[in-house]
Amino acid sequence: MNDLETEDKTTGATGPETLEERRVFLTQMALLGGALVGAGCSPEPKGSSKSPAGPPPAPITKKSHSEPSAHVKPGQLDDYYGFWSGGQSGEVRILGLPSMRELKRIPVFNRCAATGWGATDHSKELLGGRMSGDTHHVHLSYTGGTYDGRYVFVNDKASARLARINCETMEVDKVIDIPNSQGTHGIFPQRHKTGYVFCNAEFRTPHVNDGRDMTDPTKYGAMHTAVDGEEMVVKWQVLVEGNLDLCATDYQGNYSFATCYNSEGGVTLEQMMGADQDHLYVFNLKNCEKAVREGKTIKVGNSPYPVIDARGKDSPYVMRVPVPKSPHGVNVSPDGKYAMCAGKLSPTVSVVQIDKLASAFAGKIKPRDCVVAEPEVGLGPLHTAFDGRGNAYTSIFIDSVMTKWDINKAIQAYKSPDGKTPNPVIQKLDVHYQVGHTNASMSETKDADGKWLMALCKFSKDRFLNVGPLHGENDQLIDISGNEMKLVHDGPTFPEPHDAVIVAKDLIHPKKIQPRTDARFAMYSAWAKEDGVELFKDNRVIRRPDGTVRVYMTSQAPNYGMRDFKVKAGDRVQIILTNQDNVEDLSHGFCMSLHDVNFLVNSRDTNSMTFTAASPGVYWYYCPWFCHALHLEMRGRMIVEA
Ligand code: K7E
Ligand code: CUA
Repeated sequence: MNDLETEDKTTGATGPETLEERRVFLTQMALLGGALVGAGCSPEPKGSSKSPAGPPPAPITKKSHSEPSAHVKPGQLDDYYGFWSGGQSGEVRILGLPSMRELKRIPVFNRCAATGWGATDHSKELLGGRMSGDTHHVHLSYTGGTYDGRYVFVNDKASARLARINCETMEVDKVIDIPNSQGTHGIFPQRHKTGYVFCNAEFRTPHVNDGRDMTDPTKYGAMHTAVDGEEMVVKWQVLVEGNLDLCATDYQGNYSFATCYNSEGGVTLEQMMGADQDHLYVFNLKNCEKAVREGKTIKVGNSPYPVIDARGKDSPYVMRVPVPKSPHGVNVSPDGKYAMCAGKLSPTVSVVQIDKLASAFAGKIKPRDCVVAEPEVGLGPLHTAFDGRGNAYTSIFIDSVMTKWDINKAIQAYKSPDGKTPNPVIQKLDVHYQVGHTNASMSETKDADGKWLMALCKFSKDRFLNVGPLHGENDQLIDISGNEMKLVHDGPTFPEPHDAVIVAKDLIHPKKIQPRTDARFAMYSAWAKEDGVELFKDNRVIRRPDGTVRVYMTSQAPNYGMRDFKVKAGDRVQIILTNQDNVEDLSHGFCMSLHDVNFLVNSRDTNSMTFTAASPGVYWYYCPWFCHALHLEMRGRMIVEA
């Protein structure tokens, strides 16, 4: 691998300024943006490690390990699946790591022209007419503290929804609304089994939000929602007074966590930043379940789900651990011992020892006594990843660095803040620029393997060719297998993946041919039964009692089962296409000219779309997916009669 200094200088030499000048400029810009922030930074935290602002003093010795190579040769497979949220694109993306090759885009809260997602009958039903979304957090289902390869869960901040992707097909199989919520942001599944998926509402609203209490923000609150990840049904909610940001769970199934900024209960930016202290909210799941069983709950509005009203002060349900103001990310170490609460407006990470929480819930110690370290890591810490070797990697937004620090040393430093303990900060690595989320290979599991680290940078600025006002993001791949972090790859992404998880490839087993297990196929089987049709065999036009014309059609390269069919102008037409091909990677599709109809049908798949037949005439339908030497000939005519 190249010397990174040299590499950086070379890259920087293309512009009028040096890389260092550009970095200083960008940092100043970030600080300006965060001017309010700097002024209000909390006082020197107890046990601060007094880490220098720049790189650590001790030079890092040349490592002796054999470095993993990020270069994956043509035809070779990657070692990891990376699941990326797609931010405002509403999608989820799959990348291969370490190559950073984009392998797939999974449409979720969006309308996808290629697959027809958002316009096909079943996806339309799932999305309920809301074709946009804002995905931030992707997490896989767990069993026994590691990924079980069954599901991917993803949030929609825009419409307060949770979607589930079935890993057999990498297609969405469920979408649910999170009631009484706005800004559904942090989500996290339980780790001991595929149990609850917790969803945090970031925006405080009146409860019930029906016009009451609108001008009295002191009455606003936010929900921490427990969804059953198997059934995809809301089980219960906890109503608290603060807004809930990021979410995490422990490894035992005892607690869920939410960072909470805005303890002030403000509704403007200035009001939200008044207090020097905010909290990590800890939800005691056994106590919450007990309250639900015993009916110590309320109902909010039209939602049928039980709500525990835990607003105000600490209770058996929720405890508030004080941390410096406006915390953001919360991440649990792979040994299950610590929840790391990134300071955002404080240059610290608060380390909460999870096995102390029971004593705090029992009133034997104060909630703040659960904080066992608070190392200073840089300006604007957002999220933390782990290597399974006792080190933490915190993304530092304002400084544009990744800070590697030693968890045990940070704890020692906090115990004896006399400066005699070694600096827990091991290295600060420049990233480009303004890093948001970070994650490492298997970092969110007990099997964190310390090979690769992702820095998901919010700005790419000058790192790529100029493509106009909207720049790509820059997802940087960092080798963490040695003593020293090494930047090995810049990966441009279409805005704006917030988060990503990196999963060992052996844990994911997608099918190559559609297994027809999702709910979608129950729907098609029911239709076919009603109409006396065999999906894999029949090509028939059926006029339903309500006037809908169902066109059941098959496909087999390079033919449709129907060369033409007739309908009447204005008919509601439903094309139900079943792909007979039983061959890997042999997708067809269906595009009806001039009707805004276009969808994908994979091998052994059935899919459908509904439209209104236009004015009388001939309309060609064709297969839009290249499937055969005679692919261009794979078409037919819809004859629309007056
Ligand atoms: Cu930090 Cu929505 Cu995960 Cu973005 S949140 S960075
Ligand atoms: Cu079938 Cu192209």
